[in-house]
Amino acid sequence: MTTAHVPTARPLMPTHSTYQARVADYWNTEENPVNLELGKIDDLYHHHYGIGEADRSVLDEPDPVRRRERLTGELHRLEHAQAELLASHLGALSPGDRVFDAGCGRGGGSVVAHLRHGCHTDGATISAKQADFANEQARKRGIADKVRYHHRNMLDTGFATGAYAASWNNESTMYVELDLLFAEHARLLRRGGRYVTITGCYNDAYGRASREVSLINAHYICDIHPRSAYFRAMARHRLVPVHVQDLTEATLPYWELRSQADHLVTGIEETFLTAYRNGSFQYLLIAADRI
Ligand code: SAH
Ligand code: GPP
Ligand code: MG
Repeated sequence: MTTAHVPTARPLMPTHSTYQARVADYWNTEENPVNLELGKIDDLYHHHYGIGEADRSVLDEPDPVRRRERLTGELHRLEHAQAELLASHLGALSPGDRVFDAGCGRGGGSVVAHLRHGCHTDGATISAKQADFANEQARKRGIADKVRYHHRNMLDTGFATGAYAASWNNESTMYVELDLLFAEHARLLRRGGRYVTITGCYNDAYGRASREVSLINAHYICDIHPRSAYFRAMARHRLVPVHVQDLTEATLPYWELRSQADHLVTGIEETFLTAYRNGSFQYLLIAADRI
C-alpha cells in the first residue's frame, strides 16, 4: 500500500483520563540525567533499561571525569543493545513497510528500527513534549519523512486499520489496560504482522505484587501487570506468541552498574535489584504473530 498519509488528522486525546493526564505530566517534566546524558552521546534517546554483560572495568577508572564518561557510555551501550534486541524480533521488514511504536518516549526505538529495517515508523506518546522532541531529532537526522511521532493515546491512535507490518511496546504496557492495548495493536497490524513487547511484569509464581513492585509502580505512576495477564490478553486479541524470553538475568548487570553511577542514579536502583533477586519481578520479551 502507499504509505504517505496513513496517520489521519484528528482531535487530540478525546479519551484522555485523569490518570493519563498525570502520566503525561510526568513525561512532560521528566529530565533525568540518566536519560538525557546517555541520549546525548549519539542522539538516541531511550527510556528503557539495558541488557547484556557490563564492562565493569569502567568502575576502576582512576580519573573521576573519565570514570563518569565511561560509566555513562557503558549504560548507554547496554540500553542500545536492548533496543536492538527488540528490533531484531520485528520480523522481515522492507523499506515500504510501516511499523508502530506504542509509547515511544523520546523516540530512540523508532530510529533504531528505521536504521535497521528502512521502514516507515509512527510513534505515539501521551506527552506532547516528547513527541515534539522526537520529531525534532528525526528532522536533524534527516529521516523525518519516514520517522514520525504523534501526541496520541496508544489505545486510540486513529491510525489506519491493517496498515502496519509490525508494532511494539518497549516498557510502556504498564500504563494501560492490556485488553484495550492489544485490541488496538490487533486492529493496526495486518494479518501475519508481528507484535513485540519488552516489559517488566510481576511473577505469578511468587504470588501477588511484592513490596518492591509496588514501589516501582509508585515511582513511575504505573501499574505493573502479572506475567499471566499478557498471555491471556494476547490470546483474546489474535496475538499468538512465537518467542518468549526471560531477560531478568540479562538486565541485572545494567542495574548493578547503574547503582554505582553516582552522577546518574535516581534512587530506584536498589528496588529493581531486590525485586529481580527475590523473584517477584521479571524482565520479559514476548514476540507474537497477529493471526
Ligand atoms: N518505548 C520508549 C519509552 C518508554 S517510557 C523507549 O523504549 O524509550 C513509557 C512511555 O509510554 C512514555 O513515552 C509515555 O508517554 C508513554 N505512554 C504512557 N501511557 C501512554 C498512552 N496511553 N498512550 C501513549 N503513550 C503512553
Ligand atoms: C522507563 O524508563 C521506565 C518505565 C517506562 C516504567 C517502568 C518500567 C518497568 C519495566 C517497570 P526511563 O528510562 O525513563 O526510567 P529512568 O529515568 O529510571 O531511567
Ligand atoms: Mg532511563
